[in-house]
Amino acid sequence: MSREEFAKQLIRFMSRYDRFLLSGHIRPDGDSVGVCTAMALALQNMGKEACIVFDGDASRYTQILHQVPALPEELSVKDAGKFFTTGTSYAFIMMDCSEPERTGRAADAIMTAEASMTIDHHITSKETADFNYTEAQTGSTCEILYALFQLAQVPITQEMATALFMGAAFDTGGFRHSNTSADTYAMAADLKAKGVDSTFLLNYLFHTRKFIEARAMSMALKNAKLYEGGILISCMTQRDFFMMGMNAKDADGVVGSLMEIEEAQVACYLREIEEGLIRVNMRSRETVNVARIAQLFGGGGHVQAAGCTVEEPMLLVKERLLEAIRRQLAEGANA
Ligand SMILES: [Mn+2]
Repeated sequence: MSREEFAKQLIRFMSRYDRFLLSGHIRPDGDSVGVCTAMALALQNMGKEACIVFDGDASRYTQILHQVPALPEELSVKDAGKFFTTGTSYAFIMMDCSEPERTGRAADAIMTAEASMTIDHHITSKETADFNYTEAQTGSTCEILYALFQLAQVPITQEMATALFMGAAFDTGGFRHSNTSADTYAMAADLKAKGVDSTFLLNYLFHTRKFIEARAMSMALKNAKLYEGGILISCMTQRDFFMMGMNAKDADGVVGSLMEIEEAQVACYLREIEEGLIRVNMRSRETVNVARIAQLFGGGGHVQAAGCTVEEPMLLVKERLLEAIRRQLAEGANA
């Protein structure tokens, strides 16, 4: 389906219902939070009620955006209808993911909603809703939503522009990754002209970290090993995190820094988030398709950024990853 066709479906969908439940993926990231916030603001501007369901801490991103309603943590999606003031039925829009399970808490909303829609840019995307739209070649869901809003003539306010810019910047690594296109820069220019503080956003997203995170990074580097073929692997155990007085779940962002190492073609960051439960984050340059590696372990993502969670001992996960990457390198990433 073309963007033009879907833009018409989208505006009809936004007009038809009065209340909307929105969700991105579990462990909300900048794109996920940005796109849900921009959509919530657009719906509010149309006189609709909108509520975002987050599964995981979204505060790093929500705290720099215009505040929109979020479903309280103690309310389950079954009771989401109670949250609205004008009625209890709602339509559901899933963004930056397209499988209900990927939303975590909002997984059942697709069943309880009057109608559902997905807007996504993951290559592993599935068509699970009444209306589905995917652009795997586009760098962020925020960029897709921006293009759709342009086509559907949905006005973009400064608050919406900030949310969209944040998401687009986040998923392109600050407009650096190969998923950054001429259209991405044109969008960034337009959003900046609408009043976005790009200097603040880029510094905040990519060059600001808590002291404890910087220390986690130093330990991740200390634990890193560079294997033949440019495979960089760093493992952090529960004990490592305990010794630094931090929670493994708070050490996101480290993998991006591992990828700054010149010799690395692929960087894998393994965290023991619970005993025997390993969270794997991967980044790569052109030579390795990490989405395919992640899929082997039940995860997903993009060619250059992907992840999975594996219930096995750290050493075994590391060995299996190393083997899978070596096999892909031997076969060629596109084989
Ligand atoms: Mn995304």
